[in-house]
Amino acid sequence: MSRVLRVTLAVLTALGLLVLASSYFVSQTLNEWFERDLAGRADLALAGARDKLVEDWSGTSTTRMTALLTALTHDERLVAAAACSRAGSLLAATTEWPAEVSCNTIARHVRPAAGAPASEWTTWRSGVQMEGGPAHLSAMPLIDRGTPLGFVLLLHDFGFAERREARIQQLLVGTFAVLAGAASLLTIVIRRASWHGWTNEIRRMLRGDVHRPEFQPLMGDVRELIDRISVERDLDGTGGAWTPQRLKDSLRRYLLGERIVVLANREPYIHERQADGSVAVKHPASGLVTALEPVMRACSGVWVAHGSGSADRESVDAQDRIAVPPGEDDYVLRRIWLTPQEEQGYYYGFANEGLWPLCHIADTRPVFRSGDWDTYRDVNERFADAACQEMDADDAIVLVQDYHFALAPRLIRERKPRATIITFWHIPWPNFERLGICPFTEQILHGLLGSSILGFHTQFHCNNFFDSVDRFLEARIDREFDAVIYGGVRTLIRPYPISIDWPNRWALATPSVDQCRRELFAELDLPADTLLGVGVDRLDYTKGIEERLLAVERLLQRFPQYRGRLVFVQLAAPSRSTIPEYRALRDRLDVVVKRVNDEFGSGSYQPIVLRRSHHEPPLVFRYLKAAHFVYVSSLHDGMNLVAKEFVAARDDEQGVLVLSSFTGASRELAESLIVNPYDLDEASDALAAALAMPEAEQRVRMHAMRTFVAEFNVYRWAGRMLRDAERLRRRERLAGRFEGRAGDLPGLEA
Ligand code: ADQ
Repeated sequence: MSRVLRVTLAVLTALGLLVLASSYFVSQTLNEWFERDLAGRADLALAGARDKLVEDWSGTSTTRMTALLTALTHDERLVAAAACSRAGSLLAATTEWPAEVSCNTIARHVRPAAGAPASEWTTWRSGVQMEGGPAHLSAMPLIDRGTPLGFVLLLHDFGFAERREARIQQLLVGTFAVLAGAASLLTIVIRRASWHGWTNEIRRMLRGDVHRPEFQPLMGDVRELIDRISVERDLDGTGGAWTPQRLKDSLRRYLLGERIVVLANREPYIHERQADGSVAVKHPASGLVTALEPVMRACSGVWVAHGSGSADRESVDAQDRIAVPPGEDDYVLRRIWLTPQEEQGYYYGFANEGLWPLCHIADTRPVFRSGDWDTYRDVNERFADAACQEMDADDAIVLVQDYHFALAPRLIRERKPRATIITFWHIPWPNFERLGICPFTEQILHGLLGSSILGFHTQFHCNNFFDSVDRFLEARIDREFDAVIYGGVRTLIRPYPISIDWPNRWALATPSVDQCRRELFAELDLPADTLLGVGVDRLDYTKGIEERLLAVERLLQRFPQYRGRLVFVQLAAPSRSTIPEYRALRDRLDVVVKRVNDEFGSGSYQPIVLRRSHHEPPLVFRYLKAAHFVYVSSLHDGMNLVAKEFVAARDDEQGVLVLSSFTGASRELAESLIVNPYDLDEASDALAAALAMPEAEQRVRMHAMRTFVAEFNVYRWAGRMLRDAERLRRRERLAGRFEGRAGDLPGLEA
């Protein structure tokens, strides 16, 4: 039975009982009132005739007495009257007096005692049936100076009382029926309002003139989020926000150490030789670096990465190390040097022409070459060796990052069996059919399952991983604890949606919206009333940049009011440009930009501005802050941190995020306008909705997203992994002890 039905039935039953109880009390009260009324009327009637009746009582003529009694019945409710002797014989009666009511029977009930006051009527149902119901009989003793003479009987028509009572009962039931209906209706409305209240609100907001229901988040995602928030709040017992200090404390408390080793291809700081001969320190355009760098600042330790900058070698010491961030020296960067052949085979070849397109559904065919695979394996060995060198204890914590190092976890495990190896896969994990395209699938799974913990952004990717293991390996899958037991090693497979630091240091350092707009508009030569859309990405085919520009074109075709006012600026950091697919994308973008600007541009007005270069974070954040909307249109993305950076930048709680449903972020940022980037009509509708969105609505949405990202920041991401690592260690230690093993080997199956 539905909840609505149950609630309605309960309300109706309660009201039914109320009707019964009320009708009983109403009936009782009415009877009392009517009987009192009858007695009053009888008193009045008798008062005038009393003396004359006493006078005639012992006389022989009954005619006067009958006339007196008939005069009594002129009252509309008195039907008949009679006078009875003390012994119970009829002295006189009106013509209507019913024969069945005898003085004799009544005398037994009304025996006037000598000396008794003569003022009380006794009333009861007579058994005589009148037209409208039963007649009532009242008897009054007649006493003359203390001597009882007999009694007077009056027969009342009580039908009127019955009729009134019935009418009042009907009114009562009718009123309660109306109340019951209204109460049920109200219950249903309240229940529906509380179930769908805020989604209806969002739906209403989303509709407006141009909003479409498709933009709204999936309820399942929203519910999952709410569940996550409440579970997360209970975890760890300490509650409150995750900060760098809390992460540091957790590291100490959980893992009895502070130093961690990160293994990642991309380095957090790149030293680049400039044209004038000076060396500049650059922040790479990389989501991995964006997320992990604040964690390393908080935790300290060593970051092992490929030294890719033109001035990197001359910046390090004899052990290839350098303290970073420059001037703050929170942790150490250890650089690994790769030959151009190694870089080609491992990075461009196997990782980015093979694994990257394999894991992203973006219609790019993966290319696997055995030579690239060999190089990939060799480079993984070199990095694993370097990571092991950097460990300060046998059971140190190593964070292995991303698809560049699928083999490293196993290689580290072989060298350091007691290490806690936490691997995070920053991109999606494909389904097993697609994964099977890779000729080295089993080796990759074997490598990853050297980890203690293997993290993905979403549960969906974890599920895909379990399916892959099931399909390709002889391994045990422990669904209860979300683990894979393979070759004696237990690996937890868990979702850890990644995030950014909060408070975000770049956002804090960015000037006000007005200043950002003023400066950027001046630089781009835009009028002050320009509506600014922004996109920020590496120039990668998975980011849907082409689809984004096509959506802008569609917007200008369908909503002419924005021609001449809307300018969309795309910042596109060059990425992997030696790979043909990336070069082809660059060329395609040029064609789209030219076409749109030719068609809709005029004079100095260019609707699309494509900035194909790397921008340092302060400038990226100025664009994010100046934007009226940001469109993140990835065709497939593990998370997408630009979406979260936009939210962090907007401390004015203005600006609209239009977000592809194929990003991990769309599971979390439910208040964005969520679209299918392939559907250009839908996407252009969303862009129009963003441009027309009232400030109040922008504030509500942005506020909600900021609250979420503040809560689920990158410190929480790292803290959750460390906490799970600690639990795993404890479990393995216990298992080792009970098995009577010599050592407690973390990561090993009991
Ligand atoms: P990325 O593919 O690098 O990350 P993303 O998460 O969006 O994608 O991060 C990109 C980062 O680079 C952001 O910090 C952004 O500000 C910066 N950036 C982008 N364009 C830039 C430009 N033109 N100039 C300068 N900086 C720029 C991978 C996965 C993602 C996952 C992250 C983290 O592909 O799905 O979210 O790792 O796990």
